[in-house]
Amino acid sequence: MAFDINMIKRVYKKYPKAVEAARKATGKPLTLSEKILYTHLWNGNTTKLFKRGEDYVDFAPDRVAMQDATAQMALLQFMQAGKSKVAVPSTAHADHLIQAKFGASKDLQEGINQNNEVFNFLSSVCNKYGIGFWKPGAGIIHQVVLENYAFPGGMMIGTDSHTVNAGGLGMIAIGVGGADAVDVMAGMPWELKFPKLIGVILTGNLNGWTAPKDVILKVAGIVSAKGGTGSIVEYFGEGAISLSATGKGTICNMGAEIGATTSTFGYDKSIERYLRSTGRNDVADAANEIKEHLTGDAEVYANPDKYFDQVIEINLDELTPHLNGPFTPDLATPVSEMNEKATKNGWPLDVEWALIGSCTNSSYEDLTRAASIVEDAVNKGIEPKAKLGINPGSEQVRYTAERDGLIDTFNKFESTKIFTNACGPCIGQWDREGSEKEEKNSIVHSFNRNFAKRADGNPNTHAFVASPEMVAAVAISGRLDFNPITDTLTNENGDQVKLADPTGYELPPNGFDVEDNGYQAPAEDGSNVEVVVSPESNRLQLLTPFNPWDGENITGAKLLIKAEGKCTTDHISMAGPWLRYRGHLDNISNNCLIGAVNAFGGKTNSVVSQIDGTTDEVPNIARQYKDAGITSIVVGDHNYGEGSSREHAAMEPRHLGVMAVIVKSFARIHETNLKKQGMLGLTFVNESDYDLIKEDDTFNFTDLNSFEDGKQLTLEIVHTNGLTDTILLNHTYNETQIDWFKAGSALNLIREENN
Ligand code: MIC
Ligand code: SF4
Repeated sequence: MAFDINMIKRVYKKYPKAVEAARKATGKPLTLSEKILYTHLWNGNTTKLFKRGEDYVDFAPDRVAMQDATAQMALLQFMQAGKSKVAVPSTAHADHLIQAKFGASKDLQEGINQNNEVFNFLSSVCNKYGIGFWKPGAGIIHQVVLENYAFPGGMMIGTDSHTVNAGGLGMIAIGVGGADAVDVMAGMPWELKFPKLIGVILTGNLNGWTAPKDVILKVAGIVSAKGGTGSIVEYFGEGAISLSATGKGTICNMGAEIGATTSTFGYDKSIERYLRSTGRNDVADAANEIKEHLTGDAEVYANPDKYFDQVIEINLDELTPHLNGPFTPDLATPVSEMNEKATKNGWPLDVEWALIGSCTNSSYEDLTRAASIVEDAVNKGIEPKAKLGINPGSEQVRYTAERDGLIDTFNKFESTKIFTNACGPCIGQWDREGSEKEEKNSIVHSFNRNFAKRADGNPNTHAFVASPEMVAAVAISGRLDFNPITDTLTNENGDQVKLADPTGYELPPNGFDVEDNGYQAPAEDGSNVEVVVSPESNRLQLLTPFNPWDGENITGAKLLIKAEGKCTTDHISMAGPWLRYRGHLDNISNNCLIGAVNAFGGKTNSVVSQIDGTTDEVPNIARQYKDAGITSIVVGDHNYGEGSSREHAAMEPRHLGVMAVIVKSFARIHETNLKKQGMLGLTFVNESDYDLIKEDDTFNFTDLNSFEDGKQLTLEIVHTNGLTDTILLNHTYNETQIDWFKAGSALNLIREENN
């Protein structure tokens, strides 16, 4: 039986009426995305049409998921909300903190030893508040969610940007900061600007070396890293139906890399097969009863231009394998053009490591297709040139893969390392030998993100994203520009041989199996469970509420840093070794903005104090301003805060005394995180005003006391030569969000309401 089947049945019961009401209110046939959104309105069935991209709407998500690196902060906040139990089914997953080094069993034990305090904290908070806990080694949050919790037509939020993976089962699943999760777990509505809709028609069928990954690598190339911002991407067409459910998950997962709010697919036979194969006949049967509501209306898919804000068409017959990178996931290069592009750009052609895994591509199907390439190479007597590392997505996948001989196949290459069922190298939890030398090199992986330093901390590692089968082929050839469709390799007899096309199983022919899936159910009554946080701990720290706004204009503020170019959440609050401080706000604040490039001088983590002229690291200067009672601001470029959902990227500057972040444009989750933490997230009305900002300017807000929905704010920039520029700033705060600012944070408001 599926988890929470009664909740799923309750949701399905609402569908027919809610969809009918939405059709009436909108006066048109509906996309799947609209059906799910309108069925999950906080205020019940709709009588009005929401304006896409404009109206803030309150939703009632069905469930919440959190992973260990974000759950700590989310749950520390939840503990302040004054509730005894979560209001909707929720889970936490221990997957981000385990380092990959020697291989699964040793690494897992080491991970548990190193993070014991945090895992115990999570386990006891979950136990207390009714949250399911997936222990270290159980798997990566999004694969575990896909296998156990995702259901067609459902809505969930998760404190991780790749929560969107569950779109593969036809959900609207959205990545959020911890404070948003707290709202939903505390039984309050969750607010989102009604998204725009991008329709992607998939025609034809995947064949040969082309995989679901290539669909999203191609989409990322077309749409760019910020092109999906504020939109839901809905895939449909015969090509969509032909993809496996986990393949659909891969595509939805990487929708985060184009900034999309989420992505989704209509309920179909492959989703049904996946539900049944993962032990959820009850969900499949319930979905079948209302299946016409779990996909877009036929008129919509027949005339997509009429119903979507943007339509993209991809013919799977013509799609070819891609490698995206380096340093950004939207730099798409067809494998056949890699040689030319890499040579022109000086990307190292020799590849040292090829990694398969991450929440994006760690399903049973992914492993079988990659294993088929390894098997073929072994049979043809080809020795791999690069090392192969594999992180299975869940214990269920790993156990089944081992039973079916796939792990043995990978191990036929002497250098293969099977790492823990966890994020591992995808989030910098990788003790890669020699990375400290910072040599220029290339790696290939099936992950979703490839920002600088992300995998191994080396800024000169050029990481490229590809499908698991392509990663296996690159591992064997050791070349970035290897095109398995046309190129040959020399085998042990000196013969030229070609690799056969990958083959695989959508689902395990003998079914999934697992001995211990790593799940810990919460106590029925958690009131006696004690959660202890030691005041001496350097991993965990209880939160102190941020100060409310004093009602005065912010004046005399100094510039902490003007960030130039790409400034992702990895730049603002780096992961890797810093993940250990995710539950300790003061300690993790020591990584605040250390990856951002200072527009003055072009260096990272080097800014000048306007108090005494010294040059120092960003967090030190921020603390200097804070100690002196001076407010600081941060200025940034486009798509500021792209990437992760980690609210640390907002809480750290807030903790260090930054009150405003002024940029050319924001990534969605980060903008919300800033608002939730009581900060000002503002954008330049004239982008070129970015150029007016000098290192030693002083900043005065002049009309904060009339901060209102829809009204621009004014900023006075006083230069040291005595001249002043006055500029206008846009914001997207509604009245409630302005109240968060006034209260000092959204959580302060919840707390006030509960007292
Ligand atoms: C990531 O892929 O960047 C992460 C680590 O999973 C983050 C969450 C985090 O920072 O903990 C994400 O994608 O939201
Ligand atoms: Fe983990 Fe990587 Fe997926 Fe983030 S993208 S959840 S770090 S596997």
